[in-house]
Amino acid sequence: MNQPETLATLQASVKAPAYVKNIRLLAWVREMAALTQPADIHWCDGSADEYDRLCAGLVKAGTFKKLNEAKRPNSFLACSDPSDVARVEDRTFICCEKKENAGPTNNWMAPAEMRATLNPLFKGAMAGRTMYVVPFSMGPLGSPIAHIGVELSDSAYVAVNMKIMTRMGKGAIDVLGESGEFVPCVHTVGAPLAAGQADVAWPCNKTKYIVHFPETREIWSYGSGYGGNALLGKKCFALRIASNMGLRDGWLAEHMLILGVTNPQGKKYHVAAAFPSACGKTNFAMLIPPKGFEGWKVTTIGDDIAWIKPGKDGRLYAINPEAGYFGVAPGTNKSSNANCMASLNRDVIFTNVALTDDGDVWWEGMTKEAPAHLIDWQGKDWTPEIAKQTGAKAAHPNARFTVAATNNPALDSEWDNPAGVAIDAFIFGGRRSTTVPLVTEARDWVEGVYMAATMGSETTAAAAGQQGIVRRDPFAMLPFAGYNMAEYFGHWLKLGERLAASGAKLPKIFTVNWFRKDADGKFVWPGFGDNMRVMAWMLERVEGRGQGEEHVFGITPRYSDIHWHGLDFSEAQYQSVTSIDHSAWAEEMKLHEDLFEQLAHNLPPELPATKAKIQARLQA
Ligand code: SAT
Ligand code: MN
Repeated sequence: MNQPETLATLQASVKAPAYVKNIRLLAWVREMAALTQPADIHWCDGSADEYDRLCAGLVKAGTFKKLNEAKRPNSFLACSDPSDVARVEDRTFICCEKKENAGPTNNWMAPAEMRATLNPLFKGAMAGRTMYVVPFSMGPLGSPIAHIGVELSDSAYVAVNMKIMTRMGKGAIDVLGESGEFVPCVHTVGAPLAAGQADVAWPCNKTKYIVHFPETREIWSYGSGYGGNALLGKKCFALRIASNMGLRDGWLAEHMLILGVTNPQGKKYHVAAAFPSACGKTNFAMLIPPKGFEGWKVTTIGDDIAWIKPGKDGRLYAINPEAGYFGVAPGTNKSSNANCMASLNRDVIFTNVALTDDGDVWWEGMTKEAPAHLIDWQGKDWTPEIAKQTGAKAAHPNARFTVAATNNPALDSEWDNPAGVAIDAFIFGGRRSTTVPLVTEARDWVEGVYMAATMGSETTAAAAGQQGIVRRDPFAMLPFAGYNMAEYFGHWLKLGERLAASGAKLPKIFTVNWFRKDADGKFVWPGFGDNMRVMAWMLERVEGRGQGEEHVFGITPRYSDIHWHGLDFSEAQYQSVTSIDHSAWAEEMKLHEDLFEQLAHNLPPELPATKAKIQARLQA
């Protein structure tokens, strides 16, 4: 009676292997299993053998199609339910005790109310399915910057994607030890199976909840099997929960790629760049320097998320908490991103791309000419003729590949360094067909924070909802900041102040816009590899060299300040991507004003002060 439970009984009650000794973890798995009622529990060890077995099971279940082994070894295609294709921002919640701590840009519900909503939904939700226990490390195993999470999911698709996207399995359990801390993440597709009920290829539920409890550091996800809704290490943990951890402990969790760039003299710089989803982060992180930049080298540290902590020397050190890329397939090709295409040669999970007649994959933009026949992402026949008539896309615009970082031929040698890399420059970019110039350097940290805070971008297919609408997307973090956005701005300002006070040289801050269009609606700037020309100018500026012209909100290079060798780009074209139209900017400033009104509670006074200065210059 009331005997203290032995470790062995606790392990046995949840089918845990003997190496799992963390009591809190075991007890939590038992509690969640009691709630969700899975038919079985599988502890993922992260081995290659386990990955192969899970993939074989997904093929058998009809979720995966194995691709032609000769063309694309060890690769699979999954096609989702047509209703489950992207992040659902309107179903994403930050549940802290006080509404103002979530801020006006997040959906909020009181924790108790949300728990009362979720409990009945999760009750029995995994019936007839296996609960996969997926332990993972965000960041190199054992790194002082890394953190451990454990995802419970009734989706084998999630388990195999987590294997690629994180350091998943026994290694994470070993780091956790008997008493280590982890972020509990529970995920169900919300499609319990009655006895004898046949499954579908992509189970999900019309009702969706992507929920974060920042105070208790928990994640609960219901109803979706797709991307950031379901791979909970990514946006949910590495951005929304981690941004809260960073606020408390003085570091940054950002929606940024990290790249290394080495000049012909052998000097290496590190750049972190924030862009909204589906605006080319993966392409920029894998950039191949163009003609005229022989001897330069760009290497990838990360393509989506950066965890950045101040070092003892006052510099900012960044790691990529992920171990793989969950990138947008459409538009990726040998000229837009040859490194990415090479990464995708083998060992890939594709989701929602089209299937070719010879068992390979295709997506819009992969080749100039489309194959004569395909099976589209919804399993229907597709031909260029059908596409012309109906507008049907072969691949969904938010179709994705999941691939290990180690597949990338341009992987940086420091990508797995637990200490991270020291950042020299931050870049913030939006997708704007008008108004915002190709590149602007902020004159100081506050001006840089202002530009990042007020950034706008046209919406993309990465999130459910209307596309091409300009919305403010501060720091490209609108869907990912796990607390009040005004306080987030304050966190950046305070960090800058603190580093400057320590005598450190702060990274320079730049904003870019690769997406200005001409009167015919065509992009003017070639983008991709030629973005190197802009980056080279930035690095000159980091070195205290390089020239530019000061204007109302920063410094932009003149035509003669950019290295053009190897590209035919006229001064008139350059003008059309760098010109600053004062009346358009007067309108733009009204949108900044709207944002500041929305974020008035706790808005740092430096931001309206910077705005007033810009407006005075516009009127001068
Ligand atoms: O689906 S994800 O959130 O992982 C991708 C993205 O929107 O960046
Ligand atoms: Mn992203």
